[in-house]
Amino acid sequence: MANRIRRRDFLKAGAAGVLGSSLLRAPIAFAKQKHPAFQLIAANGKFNFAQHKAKATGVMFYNQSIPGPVIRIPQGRESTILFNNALDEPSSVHWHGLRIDNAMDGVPGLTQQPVMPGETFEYRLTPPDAGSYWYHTHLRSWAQLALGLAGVLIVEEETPPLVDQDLIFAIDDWRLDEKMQMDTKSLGSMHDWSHAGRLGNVITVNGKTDQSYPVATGERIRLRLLNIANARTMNLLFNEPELSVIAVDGQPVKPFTPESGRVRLAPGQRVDLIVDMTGDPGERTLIEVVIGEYAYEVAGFNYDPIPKRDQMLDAPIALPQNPLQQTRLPDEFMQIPLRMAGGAMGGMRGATFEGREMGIRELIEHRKVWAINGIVGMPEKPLFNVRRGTAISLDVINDNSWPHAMHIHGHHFIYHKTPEFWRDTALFARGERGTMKFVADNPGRWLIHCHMVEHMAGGMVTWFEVT
Ligand SMILES: [Cu+2]
Repeated sequence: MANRIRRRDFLKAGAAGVLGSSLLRAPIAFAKQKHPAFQLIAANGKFNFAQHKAKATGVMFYNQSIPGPVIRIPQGRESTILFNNALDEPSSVHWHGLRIDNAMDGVPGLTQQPVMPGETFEYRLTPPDAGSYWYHTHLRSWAQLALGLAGVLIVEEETPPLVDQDLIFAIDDWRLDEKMQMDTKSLGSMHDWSHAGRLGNVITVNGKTDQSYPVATGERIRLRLLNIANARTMNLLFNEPELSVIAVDGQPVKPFTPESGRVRLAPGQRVDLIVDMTGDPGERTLIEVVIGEYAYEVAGFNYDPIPKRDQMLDAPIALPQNPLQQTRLPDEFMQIPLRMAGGAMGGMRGATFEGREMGIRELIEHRKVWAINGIVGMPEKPLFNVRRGTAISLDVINDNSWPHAMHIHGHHFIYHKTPEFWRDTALFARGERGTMKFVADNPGRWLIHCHMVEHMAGGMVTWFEVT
């Protein structure tokens, strides 16, 4: 084998007139070169959400695709992603869930300058943990994310479980008018901002309203579910009996079967499933989103007439542990209260905005309707500033009429209702009190915010510093 490669290199080099012992060093020199492994270009354009109809919708997208291209990078090694802003407004890219270098976190005003139109920014990512993550704009995300700037990022395990297909379902919703055009008039609507956020009227899986996925009886599929919507919590219903959850928010969990085939994903959350396809050959099973009393078909599995195998695979499905799973939470924590207030029917009378106490009317004039600990929007001082390695308990009081999907940058945490696994985004029901516990072990300035991005824009955002 080595001989064959050398022989080929020799021929190529010979043709270029380069000979000698440098041939053997060539691959090393190549590895040292700074070639961007990926290039992401954000731009305006047109995209077809329906597979079989030709009514293109005006969108913002990465590399002319919705969702953006799937980026697969190795665990523990550096990958370079060159971001190119071809929009006519500033943007940035945040790598949701990755415990990476703070300077690469993609938050304008906190970790980097906005990437201006025509500019580029080189993101260098060395993710310690394998798993399913995503990337998205972190500037005016109430508009840019609503228009399409999001994609899937997979950090590959060195030894993934044995499967026949590794499928991705990036689930999103869109607010479209009757001409299938983006309802841009309602972008920034204060009603959305003060209620549940921007909820769409069209749900897509991987950018399509009507996609079917070919499967075969007996196949084992790894299914990576990602909720990349602005604000809608997706209640997915699978009509397949053999489901096991193997990862949550990218992090491996002890495999378990979700109750009644349902998986709930708040905005930003991910779940990896192993699905053993037990349907009959030629059958079609539906994947549905449950909203209230109704179930809406969002995709389907189309079984091939010929089975893949007679018996289900009997290989282990558990994922290898990530370095995160080595983290031990101590018994004692620095307790930080985090009270979320505001929104419609929340009774907030006033709060501090840009260092000044304001009544609710004045706050609304500034388009600010949510507060954390009585402060609206990014405070000048961090919520807390700690030495690296400090154990933190965020004691959350969701003191308003709405659920919120709280996301912490650069860290994963233990959410009080599911102490058996780590997450980066947790859904707090209205009125819920609970904790997010973690070790602040990644130096830098990190955001904590609601991932219903209209709530973030309306003030539900703060930050902390690890030194
Ligand atoms: Cu929220």
